Amino acid sequence: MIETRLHDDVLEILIANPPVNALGTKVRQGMFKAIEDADANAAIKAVVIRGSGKLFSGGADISEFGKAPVEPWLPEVVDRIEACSKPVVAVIHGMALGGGLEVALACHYRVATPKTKLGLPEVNLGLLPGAGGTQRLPRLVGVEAALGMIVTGKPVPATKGKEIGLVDLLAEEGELAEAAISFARSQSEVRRTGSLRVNATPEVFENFKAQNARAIGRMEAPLACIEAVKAATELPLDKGQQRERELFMGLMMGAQSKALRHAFFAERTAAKIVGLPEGTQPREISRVGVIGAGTMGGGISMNFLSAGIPVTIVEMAQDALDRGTGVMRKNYEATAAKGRMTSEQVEQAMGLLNPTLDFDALSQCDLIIEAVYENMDVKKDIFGRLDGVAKPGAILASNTSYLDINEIAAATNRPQDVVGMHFFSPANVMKLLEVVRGDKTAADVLVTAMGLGRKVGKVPVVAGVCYGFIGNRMLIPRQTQAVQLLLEGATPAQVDKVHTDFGMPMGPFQMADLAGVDIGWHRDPNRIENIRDALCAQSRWGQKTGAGFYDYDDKRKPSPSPVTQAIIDEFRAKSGVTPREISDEEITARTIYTMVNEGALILEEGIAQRASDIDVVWLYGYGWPRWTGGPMFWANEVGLQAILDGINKYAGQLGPDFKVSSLLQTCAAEGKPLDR
Ligand code: T1G
Repeated sequence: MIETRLHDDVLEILIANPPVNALGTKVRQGMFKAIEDADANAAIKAVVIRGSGKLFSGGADISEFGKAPVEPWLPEVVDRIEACSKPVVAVIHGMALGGGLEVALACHYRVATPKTKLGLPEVNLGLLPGAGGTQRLPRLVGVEAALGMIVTGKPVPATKGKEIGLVDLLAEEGELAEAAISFARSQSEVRRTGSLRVNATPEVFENFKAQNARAIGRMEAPLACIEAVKAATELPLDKGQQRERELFMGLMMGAQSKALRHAFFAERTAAKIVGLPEGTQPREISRVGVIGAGTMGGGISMNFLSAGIPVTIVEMAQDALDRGTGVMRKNYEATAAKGRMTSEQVEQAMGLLNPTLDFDALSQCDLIIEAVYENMDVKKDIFGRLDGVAKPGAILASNTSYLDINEIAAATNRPQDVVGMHFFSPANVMKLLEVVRGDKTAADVLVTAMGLGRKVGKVPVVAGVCYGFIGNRMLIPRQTQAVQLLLEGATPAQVDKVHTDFGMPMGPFQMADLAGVDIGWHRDPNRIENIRDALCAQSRWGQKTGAGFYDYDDKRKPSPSPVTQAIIDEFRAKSGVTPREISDEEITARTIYTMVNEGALILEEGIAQRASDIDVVWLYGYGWPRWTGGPMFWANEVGLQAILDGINKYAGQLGPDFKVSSLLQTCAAEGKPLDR
């Protein structure tokens, strides 16, 4: 865990706790002792602290949170480092995050490679730097830079660290250790950051809060971070650390941090596939084929191009192909215009794209993703053709968002090579990727799709085959009940407000207008059987036609629509319903509790591997408020019995086909968290 090595009169303390050098109990104990010994050993003139492996340290051991803390606590270790009578130098490569950077801040000097990332991402876990970071960083780099790093949680490169006074010396990876040792030996005095003073007017904090109000939203941790940094400008180090500790403990015990820590681990657990043969290796993917250059095909292609993977994109007509590649270039250029990529990188990405009308060009590809019209016959035809064109061992993936992968696979003679790769629109932005496992999908195909998903920056989750897999299947009861509530007396705005007040980026009807009210519509304007048909028949297809459930101005600002209200009234009259006052509580139970119930059914049927996978789907695919952990975590916190009671209270409105999950009932009765 902690190794020490003597370089003549300089002691090297090495953090060796793979994979991220988390500062767990044994690391803290070893580091504390090593500093004590160095202090007492006259032969040692200076100390350097380094991390083994790919980084300096990923911070405190998050898995220890919520458990009884074991001494020495990290603040004690950090303070002991700063109190050392001999110069202590942090030697940083890769990353120093959270408590890892706090250890470096307590060192008297910091040496790093230019590409090293230095950050305090605790706010992303609903916490704040709890080992002196909020007190030392502002003393070193000033309040503005410190607020920027601590409240956003975004790391800075060491080159910027050098500019703002966080890093004293930059050295390339190969020379880092030697440069640090001679740097340490050359220092004659210790430079204790904690003894510095830092001032700021109260307005600085008020202005920062106001400027970041939208990003902070309902999160508690960012506000506590600001309070802690403010304390650094008002109190001496020890008092400021006490204030920091109070604020930290308040957050640690709070619901938001518990949820955010759950989300952190849930995302990583989702990568683990249950029941695969040990050591299953992925297939080599050096060229990807995409069929369809529409919104999805283009977005999907961009993920691979941006990761440096060549893409052959196939369309049936030249104008569609040109339109698709034009949209891709426009998207890249928009990103470049925001300074998030260079024009060279745009050309590099587009240079890897091979647009063609020749379906046979797909024979060169190791993975082919079909992204065409959501129609089973069309997809089966394409997969039948692919069977004759794709090379042996190529993976054939469908981007279908609802349809049966087993049926698609049966259109080929190689069902073992068929998998679902369901991207979410816009595919080059949304991080969720549902990897749909067919009955015959081979283990290495699954491993390949999951690994490639991560490689192109997605958060992949395994789903079994059912209508809508995990995310979209949970949308079904939500949408059904939302429309039913309109018939009974609610308005689109009232239903949507319940969801946006809950923390969703938009409600069911705002989402329908964004995605397209006409998705899945039968396209016959004379066949009007429900509100959606009536809207579509009047070309009220959503934002793209300037009107859907809402009316939109030329800036796409929504307003309640008298036309929609008239359609709703007409259907109420037809079904003989007298509209009634509907409470937000009823809307919550019928549109959110029913989603949890669907999630429980998905678990029961083995469509999702674990409850936390369902949380990951909703956090990354639909913008579920991260500070509540995801639908299943949130339901456990609300209490499963309360969820059940809410569903049972409105059983009369949920319709005869509504099925209450027996898993939900069992877990509620046994007081167990919802899981398989
Ligand atoms: N504690 C415990 N486990 C951790 C961990 C941590 N800090 N960081 C990563 N892991 C596990 C992770 O769950 C996974 O486990 C494995 O390590 C590899 O992680 C007092 C209170 C460092 C950028 O928030 O951002 O310090 O799945 O897949 O992609 O002020 O891990 O293999 O079983 O993510 O190379 C603040 C969190 C903590 C950084 C590396 N620090 N970690 O990314 O690997 S709070 C953070 C990361 C704190 C102090 C406060 C990333 C990474 P498994 P990985 P990676």
